[in-house]
Formats: sequence, structure tokens, C-alpha cells
Amino acid sequence: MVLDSIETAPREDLRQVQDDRLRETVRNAYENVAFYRETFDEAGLAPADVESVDDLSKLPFTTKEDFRDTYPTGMFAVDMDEVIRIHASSGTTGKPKIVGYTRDDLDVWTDAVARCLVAAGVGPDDVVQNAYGYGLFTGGLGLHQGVEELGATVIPIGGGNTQRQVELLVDLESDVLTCTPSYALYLAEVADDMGIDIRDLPLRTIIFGAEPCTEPMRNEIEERLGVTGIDIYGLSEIVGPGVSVECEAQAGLHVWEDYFYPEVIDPATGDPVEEGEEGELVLTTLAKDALPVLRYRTGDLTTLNYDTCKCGRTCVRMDNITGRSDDLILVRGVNFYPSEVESVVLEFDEVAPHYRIDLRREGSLDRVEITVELVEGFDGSSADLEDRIETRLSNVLSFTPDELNLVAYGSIARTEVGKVQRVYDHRGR
Ligand code: DLL
Repeated sequence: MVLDSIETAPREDLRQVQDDRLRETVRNAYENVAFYRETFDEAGLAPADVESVDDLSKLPFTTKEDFRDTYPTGMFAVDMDEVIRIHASSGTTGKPKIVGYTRDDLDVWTDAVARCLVAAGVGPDDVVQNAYGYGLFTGGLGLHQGVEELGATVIPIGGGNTQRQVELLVDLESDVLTCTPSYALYLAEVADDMGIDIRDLPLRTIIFGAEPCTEPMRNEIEERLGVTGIDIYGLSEIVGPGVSVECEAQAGLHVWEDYFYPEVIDPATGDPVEEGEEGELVLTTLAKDALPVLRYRTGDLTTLNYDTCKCGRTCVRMDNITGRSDDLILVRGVNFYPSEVESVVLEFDEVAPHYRIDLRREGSLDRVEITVELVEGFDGSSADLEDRIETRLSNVLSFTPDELNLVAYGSIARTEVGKVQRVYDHRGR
């Protein structure tokens, strides 16, 4: 099932739509946003130089810093009286990135999310419990409006309130839950404590996003909750959730390319990578009026696959994002991603899917401390387990952590609201 015919349209037809919309987006950005006018002028470019998506590579990138420098609304292309909604990124450092939507922009976003829900197998008869935070974060209202558009039932519970969440899953027989992957696992733990096994409930799908989730973590969620886990991606600067989503084939996330144009670049050089190679995702909006964004460097690492999916959709698929270019941890000449630690931790049945990475400085040396939780009721030899985990970590990461702590089940704080934090850098740079 697809919601809009463009999802399965021949790529030449899609291309026509993209080219038309890009020209309009560039015109809007140049005429109405001082930042874009200046960057075009500096690069010696005129809007007419961009006739098709092939010309995009002529344009400079837009970065997070550009949003910060123009805080709060300097990137807006319309007057505030045309803006009917404001959201903001959930960045933990510096000023948030403020984003705005006209009524047409909200329609585009709503349609993008409704397409995601259909791709995930959600229908008008379903009850969707929305546990993304409502408010400035785009997750709550973003999913909410998509569910209503589809005519399914939305339960707008938002983040936290976990016992109540479990009660509602039982009492309202929710078919679908939308939340972060870390929260899905926390919910299962709270349900256990309440004597409820989520696998026995009607819940069949979790639409998770806003945080990276490795394949082993997805398997853990699927097994623990007895559901299909569908990955949804998006970011405030581009629209919020709904830029891309997996279909039921779970074989990459379909990007709604008539609304968002994706490129993948080498983060070091800014050059495009070959198709199928990993790099940083760069997105251009094609149908937004209040906040047109050209070549935005998302920081998220992925690859693109242009093969038609077995679901029939012709739009490009991106790989699940398991890291950001700025997540890379550099310690004593080696580097690794937190997702690599996650994959190792989840290989061991004796440990729970909760971990944290602490980076400290002692004298002039950096130390890496990894803490993982034992499963509930663990009664084996923790020295032997520690050796085995350490060996795997050294093989995968090519270095041995300075300290590996195995701690009792429940020792690592859970995240009830917002995004989980797994890396704590105490080095104070
Ligand atoms: O997290 C929007 C969202 C809400 C997406 C609900 C999915 C579900 P921001 O707070 O602006 O927006 O954060 C965007 O979160 O650049 C990624 O680094 C990360 N992210 C979002 N979705 C995924 C995902 C929302 N499915 C930033 N997998 C992005 C991995 C994700 N990372």
C-alpha cells in the first residue's frame, strides 16, 4: 500500500518534479533569505544557474553553524505572520535551531509522516500510541498530525509517564507505538515490573527514531516486545520526523524524494561519494516555503541505494543511521563509533542492552571506560565474562578499553523523556 502515486512513479517523472521544485526553492531562498543571497553572491552564482538537481553541487553547503549565526529566525523566507508553527531542534549545546512552518509546509510534513505510517503498515483502523515528546521537539506533533491525516486513532500521551503508557497499551489495545528505541526497551522493563509481558498484548509495530539504533538493538526490541521495529528518520532543520522511513521489508529507509533531495558526501572533502558508499547525508528541501534549506550537512552517516524496493516504491533508500560524523570518538590515535560498542555489548546474552562510555583524561592520557549492565539475576562468573567482552571489544575496536565495568541490572540510568545519552566526555576540552 502506498499513500501517494509519486512513491512508485518512474524515476524520470520524479526527476521532473524535483527539478521544478528545486528551481522554485532556490528562487525563494535567494529572494527572501539574506544568508542565501550572500552565499550565492560570494560564489558568483545566480538562481538561474540552478536549472536541475544536477546543478546542486555548484552550491555551497548549509551548516548547523549557519542556523546558529542567524538565530532565531534569520533563515526564514517568510514574514512571521505567515508562520503558523514553530519548533526547535533538541540540540544539547548552544542555542537551539528554531524552525517555522507555513500552513502549506505543515501540509507537506503531515503528508510525509502519513506516507511513513502507511509504509510501516499502519492503517485507518489502527490505534497509535504516540510516546514522542510534544512541544518544541518535532517528534510528538509530527507523528500526531500524520496519524490524524490517515484517520487512525492517535493517543497523544507524549514522553514519560511510563506506567500509564503500559496501562494504555493494555486498556486501549494500541496496535502501534511510536517512541525512541531506548524508550521502547525501558517500557518493556517497566511492564515487566508491573507483571505485564508486552508480547502478550496486541501491540504489533514500533516506529522508532530520533536516536541511532544498531541492528542488534533492533532485534532486542523486536524480541523483547514481540513487535516489528520500523525505523523513521528526520531532523528539525529539514522538517522533523518523516524525511524517510522503512517499509515492512525493513530494507533501508525510503526518502520522500519529491520533498527532500538527498546527497551523500565525503565528510572530509565535501565531494560526492560513489553510489553505495558511506558518507554524510546532505539534504535539500524541495517543497518548503518558510524555511527553504539548500544542501544541509546533517552530520548523519549513511549510504544511498537507488534499486526499486520489493514494496514497489521507486524512491531512493538510505541505510539506517548508526552514527553521526561528530560521534566519532578519538582516543590515543584510534577512533571508534559508540555503535560499535553497542553491537559488541548486544552479542552477549549475559548483559542487558544498556551501556555507557565515559572518556576521562589522566595526566596527558585519555582513558576510555565502558560500563555495561548484567542481566537481571546473573549468577555466572563476572571475571570470565569480563575477559570475553574485553577480547571482543579489542577485536572490533582495535584497542582495549582502560576499564570495563560490569554493573548490576538497573544501575545505568534510563532515559524516560528525550534522547538517550551514552557517551560522557569528562575531558573538558
Ligand atoms: O529527532 C526528529 C525525529 C523525531 C525523528 C521522531 C524521528 C522520530 P532532531 O531533534 O532535530 O529531530 O534531531 C535530528 O536525530 O540528525 C539524527 O542525528 C538523529 N536521528 C533522527 N532520527 C534518527 C534515526 C528528530 N531514525 C537528529 N536513526 C538527526 C538515527 C536519528 N538517528
